[in-house]
Amino acid sequence: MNPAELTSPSASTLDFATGDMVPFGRAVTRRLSEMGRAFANAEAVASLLGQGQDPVIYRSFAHGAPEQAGHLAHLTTIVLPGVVGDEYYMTRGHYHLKDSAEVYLGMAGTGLMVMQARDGRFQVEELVKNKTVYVPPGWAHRTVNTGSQELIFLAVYFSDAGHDYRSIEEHGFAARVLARSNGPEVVPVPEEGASCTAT
Ligand code: PAN
Ligand code: ZN
Repeated sequence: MNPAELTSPSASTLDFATGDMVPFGRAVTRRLSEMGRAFANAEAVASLLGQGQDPVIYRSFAHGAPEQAGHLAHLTTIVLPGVVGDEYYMTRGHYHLKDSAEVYLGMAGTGLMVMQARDGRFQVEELVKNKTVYVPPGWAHRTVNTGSQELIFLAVYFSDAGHDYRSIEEHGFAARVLARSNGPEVVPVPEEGASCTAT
């Protein structure tokens, strides 16, 4: 790294109960209208938006490290509890443009991470407080709040990894997590996900 790009050390305080990061560099609020085609039930989405409801699906607080090689981005995400149709609130999900790994740490709440390789293989891991999930290079990842409280987690990834949302928007994930009366059910969707290619 060019010495001119060196930045000073910094520190933040995380509130495990709320997901707040103090100080933070960037905050994002993602509403239903910004979720693209993430939720399978387009009628349920249109119905909610048509009634003038545009609920917040998740929020995030990023530390704000430079988006340069060698740096680590880290941010908290707060996925609200709720459903759209029979699908739990979740993140949009993405591959990283530069295949590289990511580590998640559960801080509060109950959720599942759906991870998927470009050949359509998928794996689901529970994400709860104190649990880490390692996302290897090349695996898309989406986080689903299956509980009745906020799902809060920390994610750490390479700052220059980039985010490929388009592959997910076009091909979806090979599994969806549906809310059933007896709890969450992971439902494979073979026609989705499998044809994802790098962009
Ligand atoms: C996370 C996610 C965050 C929001 O920080 O970006 O939870 O999810 P989407 O970006 O899929 O909407 C991460 O995986 N960063 O790489
Ligand atoms: Zn990621």
